[in-house]
Amino acid sequence: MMKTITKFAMLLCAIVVFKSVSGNAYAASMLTLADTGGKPVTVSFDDLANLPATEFYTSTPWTDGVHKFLGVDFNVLFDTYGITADTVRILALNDYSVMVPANVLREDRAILVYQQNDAEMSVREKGPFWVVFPYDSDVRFQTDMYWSYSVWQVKSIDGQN
Ligand SMILES: Nc1nc2c(c(=O)[nH]1)N[C@H]1C(S)=C(S)[C@@H](COP(=O)(O)O)O[C@H]1N2
Ligand SMILES: [Mo]
Repeated sequence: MMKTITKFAMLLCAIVVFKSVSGNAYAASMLTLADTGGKPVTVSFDDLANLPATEFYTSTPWTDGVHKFLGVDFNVLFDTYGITADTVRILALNDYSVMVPANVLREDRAILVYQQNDAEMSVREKGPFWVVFPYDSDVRFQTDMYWSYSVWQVKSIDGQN
C-alpha cells in the first residue's frame, strides 16, 4: 500500500516538473528544415520561440476579422538555419505541399507563426506552425498564389535547388 502511494506521489511530481519546464502544450512540436542537399535539422517549438519574434495584425480568408500573429520572420529563420536555396518546398502534416521562392517569403515579410492572438495553435487551429503573410498590407497578397503559399500545420521546409 505504502509503495503504491509513494509511486503515485512521484508520478505527480514528475508531471508538475514536466509542465513547468515545457512551458506550453506544444513545446515538443517539431519541424524539420533543410537546405538543398543538406542534412535536415529538427527545430522545436521552443527553438523557434527563442528566436527574435515578429508580430502583425491582419485578417485572413480563414479567420473572422483581424487577428494578431506572432512568429519568426523568414529572413531570421533562413539566416539562422543556413537555408540559402532560391526555392523551398513547404510540406504540411496533411501532405499538402507547395514550392515557394525564398525571396517571396523574405521580401513580402511572411512569418512562420506559432501564436495567434497570444495563444499557441493546435493542429485543428492550423498549428502549431503556419506561414502567414500580412495580407491586409497589400492587395498583391490577396490572391490565390499567396493563399496557396499560406501553408498551415507545417511539417518541413526544404531547399529545392
Ligand atoms: N496544410 C495545408 N495548407 C494549405 C492548403 C492545404 O491543403 N493544407 N491549401 C493551400 C491552398 S492551395 C490554398 S488556395 C489555401 C486554401 O484555403 P481554403 O482551403 O480555405 O480555401 O490554403 C493553402 N494552405
Ligand atoms: Mo489554392
